[in-house]
Amino acid sequence: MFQKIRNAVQNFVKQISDAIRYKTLDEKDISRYCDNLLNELIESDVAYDVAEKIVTDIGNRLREIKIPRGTNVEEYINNIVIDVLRKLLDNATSYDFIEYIAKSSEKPVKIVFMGINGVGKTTTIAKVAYMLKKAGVKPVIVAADTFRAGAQEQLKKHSERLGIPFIGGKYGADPAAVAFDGIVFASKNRFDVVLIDTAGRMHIDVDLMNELKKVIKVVKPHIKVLVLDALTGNDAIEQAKKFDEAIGIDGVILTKLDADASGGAAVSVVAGLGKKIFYVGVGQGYDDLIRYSSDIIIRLLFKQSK
Ligand SMILES: Nc1nc2c(ncn2[C@@H]2O[C@H](COP(=O)(O)OP(=O)(O)O)[C@@H](O)[C@H]2O)c(=O)[nH]1
Ligand SMILES: [Mg+2]
Repeated sequence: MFQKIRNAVQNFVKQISDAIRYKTLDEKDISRYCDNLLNELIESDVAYDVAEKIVTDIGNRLREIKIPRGTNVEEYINNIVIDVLRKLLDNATSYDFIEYIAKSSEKPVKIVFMGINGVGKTTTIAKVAYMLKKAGVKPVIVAADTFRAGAQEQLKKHSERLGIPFIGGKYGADPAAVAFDGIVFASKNRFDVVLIDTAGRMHIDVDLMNELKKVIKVVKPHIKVLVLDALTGNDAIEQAKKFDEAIGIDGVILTKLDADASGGAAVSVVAGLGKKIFYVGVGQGYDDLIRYSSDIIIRLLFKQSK
């Protein structure tokens, strides 16, 4: 995971440390190595403005350093880089759905999941449902994806496996009406939370946005979650901007970190989007959902050898 961006960062740390061993770092060294790092970050799918911010902040720190005698230089530089990245990654705040639901005076809490085709919406809903059930929260799963044949079946299967009630609709049915049925069911039967799956498209188009707007208008969700796939690289940021403009999103769940060899999309989404990151997906199992913290990304960037 994250090999590409990790290599970029490790190379940079090594180059700077080697340079420092022989001479005092001057402006030329700093800008040369920072330019290299900028290029490598961009090649690893980090969005340009995020890459630039990372490199500028690291450069500024390097201009101020005074390394005490006897210090492990490489470790010292590495810590500077970690520190800069952590600050940027900490821009993304988070909150836990379980805590949110526990505190909410209004039940059921309504959570709508959006995103383009294949990013992992349906799988993520199953993971969230599993996590909630384990915590003693009572969820209902609603398949308001009536667009893709098989979407209903897929979610229904998960709900049966998890022992969680499922509300669906016929292929081609009005998604807003299906979502509404789900909420009525949950209210009547005193469930805590309704998890609503929506249809994606291959691309973002007007039809998708209009359909989603209608769902949102009818449901009045407490939380609008955009599911983003780390493997889509720079496009993830574009998707987020479009959904946010059209619908307004509260935060993101970022999937497939386990399969992401570059790491750039994850860093960009977390550091550059200015949205909450609720959870990250790290596999296809129900358990493969982790609450977001900057530590997760830092660990992937620095501590793994493979
Ligand atoms: N490796 C990995 N695969 C995932 C993850 N989340 C979802 N997937 C896979 O991505 C594919 C598409 O997922 P799906 O939930 O159907 O996407 P949807 O079209 O957005 O509903 C499936 O094969 C999932 O198993 C994840 O965190 N890691
Ligand atoms: Mg789906």
